[in-house]
Amino acid sequence: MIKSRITKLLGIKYPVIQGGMAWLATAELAAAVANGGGLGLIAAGSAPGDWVREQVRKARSLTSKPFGVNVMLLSPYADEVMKVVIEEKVPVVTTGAGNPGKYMAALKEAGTKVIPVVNSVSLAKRLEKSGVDAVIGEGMEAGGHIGTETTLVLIPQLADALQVPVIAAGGIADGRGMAAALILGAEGVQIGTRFICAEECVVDEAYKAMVLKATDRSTVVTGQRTGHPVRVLKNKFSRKFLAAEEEGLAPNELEAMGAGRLAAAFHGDVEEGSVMAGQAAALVNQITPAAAIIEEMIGQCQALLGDSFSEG
Ligand code: TUI
Repeated sequence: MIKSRITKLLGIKYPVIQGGMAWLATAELAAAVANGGGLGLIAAGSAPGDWVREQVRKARSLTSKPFGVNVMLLSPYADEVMKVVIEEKVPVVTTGAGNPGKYMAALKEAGTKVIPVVNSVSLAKRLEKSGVDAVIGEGMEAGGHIGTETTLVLIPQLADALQVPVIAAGGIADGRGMAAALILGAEGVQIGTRFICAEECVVDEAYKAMVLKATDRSTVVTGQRTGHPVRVLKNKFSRKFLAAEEEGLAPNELEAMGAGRLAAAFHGDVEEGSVMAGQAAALVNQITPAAAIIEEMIGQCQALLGDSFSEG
């Protein structure tokens, strides 16, 4: 059985953490991943605190296992979402798109474990000093808002630089990727794109179909010029957006062009929406329950690694 400081820290069976995918990661998916032995997450995205509270309560009705909330720090509601997380005593918070430093003291006091997503070694070191419990190192293979380093080079650097455990994210969709991540020094993996195609993910079927159809050249990074690079599946909107970037449209106009596009894709407009997904979409070929995804991944990983990452 694969164990690490992450399974111990979070009280979970397998060191598999679900990605915090805005709109897509609801209580249904979070509970399914939790019941499957991983750490499920509700993604707050840009939703207000009340929505998050309702989702946390719903997840509690669907599972008795620990789960977390992913807080997207660019959200105008980040402050009130953190307040809800603390009031509801959510056991784990992962953060994205920013530095969670200003919330650390309050979260620690509430007993919430804090695990930020980082895409650089310097940020990870700063956050370690501020008392985070672990970090998720996310390579540019990931979907959504990304940095510039690849998972293959980021993870060993983080493992060398930090005392806290490292979770690898970006480009991992099966047991081979998980085994590779553990060998690079990670103690767990974060899986986003593959869980889009979990039965319990409530996103429109057209979004799932696009992930299933994806091949090695299906993703593209938009927003390089706005300072918010976002990996998406290629479609009419990504082509239009890239053309506008090429023409030198002002960053604020580009931001306006992108507003509401993830919601549109979530509801099924996969041509005019922003269909965020990682490069690992090419490795996703079927829709199965979240628990089956986890079992398959762990089985494959264990077959590759034997007892190397077991304990006791
Ligand atoms: O956050 C993500 N992925 C996301 S967030 C998102 S919503 C969004 N949509 C459009 C534009 C921007 C956001 C979609 N996908 N992944 C984790 C992640 N965090 N990737 C990169 C970062 C990050 C970036 C900067 C973490 C910290 C950071 O720190 C800046 C600082 O304050 O030092």
